[in-house]
Amino acid sequence: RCARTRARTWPARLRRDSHRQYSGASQLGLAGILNVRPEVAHAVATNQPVVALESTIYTHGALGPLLLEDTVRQHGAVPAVCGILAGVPTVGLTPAEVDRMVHEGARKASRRDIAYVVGMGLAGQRIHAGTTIAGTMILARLAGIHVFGTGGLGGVHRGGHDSLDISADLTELGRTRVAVISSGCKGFLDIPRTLEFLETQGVLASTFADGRQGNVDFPAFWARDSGTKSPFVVQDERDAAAIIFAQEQLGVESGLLFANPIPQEHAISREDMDAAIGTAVREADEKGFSGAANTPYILKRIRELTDGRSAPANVALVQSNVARAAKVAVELSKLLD
Ligand code: PSU
Ligand code: MN
Repeated sequence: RCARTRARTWPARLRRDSHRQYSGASQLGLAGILNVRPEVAHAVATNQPVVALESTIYTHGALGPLLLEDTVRQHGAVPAVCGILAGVPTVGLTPAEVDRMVHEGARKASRRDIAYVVGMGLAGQRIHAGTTIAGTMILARLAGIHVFGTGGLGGVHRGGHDSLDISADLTELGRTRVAVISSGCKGFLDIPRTLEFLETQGVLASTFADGRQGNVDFPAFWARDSGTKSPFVVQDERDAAAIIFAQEQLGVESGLLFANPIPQEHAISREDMDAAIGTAVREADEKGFSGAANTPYILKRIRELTDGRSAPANVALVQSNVARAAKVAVELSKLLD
């Protein structure tokens, strides 16, 4: 009786397999629990370029509606928006589905949250969750996707050596082989400590130089420079693809970070950002926005404190990263063929 009650509340796709549920928990299998959309699955199986995209930037982001999928397609790759839709981890969400998540409300899912949201879905409480960079990396890896384009990586928060608020994005890069293309990490973080932590985690942190010689800074999201030198430098998408290919062939199971500085014409100077960041970080502290609520709160406050100037910069940098990710995926697919 219990089995029947539950089966009715499961998504149709899972219901099909539900009769097997009570003969052994593992029998549902990955294919029964992870929904990889056919276009994505086919592209992965035939080594065509695919770019994973996160859903937290939509559900908890300062971005508003923005079709990153179009940007990926324009550059010759298949987009795969990752997230948890009504309890089902999905790779290749449609814009309408993302819209639904935004309007019906969604949690923010990093590594720790995934089993909870999916498990509760199996138990009948089907909620949505936008996946963070960490969460998206896990779904992308399970689906066989190598490249992921996004905005800014999480990191060691200011004072994080005391509070231990260190984004799970960093440990995920340490353990999950997906290449992340971002504008470095968000400028309100402690960038030197973030780079130290990535080194400890065994993560290659490199920055696209695009012909620049000499010292290249690791970028700070809205600003091209952070005052901290990038540990590694790559010139272009072909370099990045070769490194990803090497990591695959070696079978080393850590992620790779390729930082793409915000396009010059959209960059905000470090001096201008510093004041807004200082205020936003202090307020988050005073008002108790800690843990997972910290990053969304700070991003929202910075947008307000810069009179909205940070928002178009944010859009420009994400679009540039996603275009770059598509080009990397195209180069990688030539090597994989
Ligand atoms: N962009 C936004 N809002 C966010 C994030 C990005 O506009 O919340 C997310 C990213 O998904 C990133 C996450 O992975 O913030 C890091 O959050 P935390 O510091 O809690 O790990
Ligand atoms: Mn955190």
